[in-house]
Amino acid sequence: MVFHSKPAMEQFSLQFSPFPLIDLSKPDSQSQLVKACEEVGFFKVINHGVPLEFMAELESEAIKFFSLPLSEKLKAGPPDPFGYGNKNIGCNGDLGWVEYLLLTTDADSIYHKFASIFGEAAADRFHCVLKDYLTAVKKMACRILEMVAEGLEIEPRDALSKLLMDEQSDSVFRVNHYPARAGSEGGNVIGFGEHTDPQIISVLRSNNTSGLQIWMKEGEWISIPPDQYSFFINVGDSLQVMTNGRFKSVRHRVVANSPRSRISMIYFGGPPLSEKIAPLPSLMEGEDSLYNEFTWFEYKKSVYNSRLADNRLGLFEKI
Ligand code: GA4
Repeated sequence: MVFHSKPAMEQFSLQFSPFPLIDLSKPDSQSQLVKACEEVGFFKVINHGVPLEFMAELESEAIKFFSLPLSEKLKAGPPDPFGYGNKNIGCNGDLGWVEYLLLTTDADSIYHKFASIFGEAAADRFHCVLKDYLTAVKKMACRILEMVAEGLEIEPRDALSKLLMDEQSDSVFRVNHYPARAGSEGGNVIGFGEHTDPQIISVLRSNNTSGLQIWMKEGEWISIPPDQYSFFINVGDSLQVMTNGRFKSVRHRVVANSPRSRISMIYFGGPPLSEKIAPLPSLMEGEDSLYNEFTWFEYKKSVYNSRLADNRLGLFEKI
């Protein structure tokens, strides 16, 4: 797959984007990040430093996998919680027009499962491409969290990023495939129902097919134009709590109404299971916490007992 440089027209139209676009190479990007996390909880980043070939290579590995016969793909399932899933999301009855791979971010452990199903050569290639991609994306996510910490005057500046860097970090990686829908099938079919992400930060990259929508304060769904060269970042529930509600965990969904298939890959940066999720003391300034204290383990348990669209943080809000 060859990436060409961005057409000038596309660059131009982004200046009028209804959601923040942040150029990480610009000196004002730190304050822009804080503003985006406060006002929307969602933004797009360019000049992110992740090599384009890592993105393209992982996309072609994903296409290879999803092109296998269903009987082969099912060998990598069910997602318990990791593995191949088809239409069923989570274990409480949520359905979507989607098939996916849910993986740990420990590429080595994925290697063994893949090697036993698809052979060593295929597993070697997937492992190598996944490792490169995840290393680069995690580095970018940490850079963003450090810039945000600096912008909020949180000390030390790695107070957030160290949770992703921790060996015990409970991060997840998801590759979604939304099969193409022929024009005659019509309507707005839900690919992945509305929800917020439970972790700290999510980093999404998709191919050039639309579908992602975010819920704006004004009470409407905004369609996010796809951009295969960029990343879309969203604030997760845990970061909302750690900033005592100052940052917003954004509600989003995917509609599957395109005659072209959509591939997306999302890194969900999460803390270690034992980590207490509570507002950072330096952000409290005499304020009370809006949330009862909980560990990531406790929150995760409650997440897995919920339906996709539930307001999961509601259970932990102080009345
Ligand atoms: C949403 C964000 C991530 O994709 C995910 C999802 C998880 C899953 O697919 O197993 C959940 C969903 C997500 C939140 C509610 C529960 C759990 C499906 C579901 C119905 C991997 C995650 O961490 O939470």
